[in-house]
Amino acid sequence: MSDDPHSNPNNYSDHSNHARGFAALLPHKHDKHSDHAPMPSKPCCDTGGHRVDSDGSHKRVVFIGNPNVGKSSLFNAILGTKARVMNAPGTTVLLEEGEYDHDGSSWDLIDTPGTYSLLPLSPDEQVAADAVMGLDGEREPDLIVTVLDATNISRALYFLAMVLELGKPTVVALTMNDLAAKQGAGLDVNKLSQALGGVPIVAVNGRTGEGRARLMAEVAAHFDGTPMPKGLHPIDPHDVDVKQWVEAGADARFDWAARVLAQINMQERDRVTMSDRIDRVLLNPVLGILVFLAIMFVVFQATTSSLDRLRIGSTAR
Ligand SMILES: Nc1nc2c(ncn2[C@@H]2O[C@H](COP(=O)(O)OP(=O)(O)O)[C@@H](O)[C@H]2O)c(=O)[nH]1
Ligand SMILES: [Mg+2]
Repeated sequence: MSDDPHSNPNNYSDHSNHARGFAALLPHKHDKHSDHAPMPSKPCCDTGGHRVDSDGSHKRVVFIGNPNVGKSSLFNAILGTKARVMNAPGTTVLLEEGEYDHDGSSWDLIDTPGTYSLLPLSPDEQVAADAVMGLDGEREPDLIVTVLDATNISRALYFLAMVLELGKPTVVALTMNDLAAKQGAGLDVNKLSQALGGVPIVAVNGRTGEGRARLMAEVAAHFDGTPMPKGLHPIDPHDVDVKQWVEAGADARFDWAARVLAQINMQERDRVTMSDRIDRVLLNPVLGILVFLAIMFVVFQATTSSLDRLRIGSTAR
């Protein structure tokens, strides 16, 4: 019953639901010094206008992450009314873009559709992968903001590994810390950053925008590069077969993510969705059959009782 298309190994080898148990991170121009400024109003929509920075002189910062990790909320909290919705070049896929001013320079921020992998399964994922890898005519990012969900940390780390392998300056925005804390699984951001060999991580709240000023300060400080954690090996997406790279490195990424989790004393404890719970029942060899028999019984009862009512109705006439 899982709705994750990457869970089908026939479709894809980015094992978001890997057999080893991995079930499955700016202030607005006017409030860039405050993490607690009021949330800006909704972005305007512009599906036919020009793209930001047409002469390519601005630093390009691409936001990427799994679906529903809070990328767009965070992006809008940072850009406010300066965010605009555009079509990705040559596609009907919508991207959010906007110019962000930081200490006298302008950067272009790009929000991408959610993706579980850099090996895309859908046009949306293709747009996200192209934007972060600088493929298919997309300008290469100068820095990648990888948005990770603190309640899905093992899946998040697997995805981060792929992004880090691109060898681009990368800053992590860690969302959903409020939820993780409620679940008793709050993460120590400094400890996690250490376990990642010094990759900068900022705890943010996509919903309230808290942490956005710190995030953008880290972005400003890292255009010259961020560390490559031990155990990961950089590639150039222009020189490799992306499918082969993503698939061949899957096991090594899971091993790396497991080692990082062990270093921060975390179990592979990811958010269990309603779909996961239903899967557990329906795929259980005993419970699954009982549920099947119960459904068959209810269908049988419903059919026979309506037939009875029809028969009684027709004999009464
Ligand atoms: N509790 C909590 N909710 C968040 C946080 N960040 C985003 N959300 C919520 O998560 C949902 C998905 O966010 P969205 O920005 O659409 O995710 P996207 O798919 O990654 O762009 C929305 O309901 C947000 O309000 C956070 O840090 N904590
Ligand atoms: Mg989004």
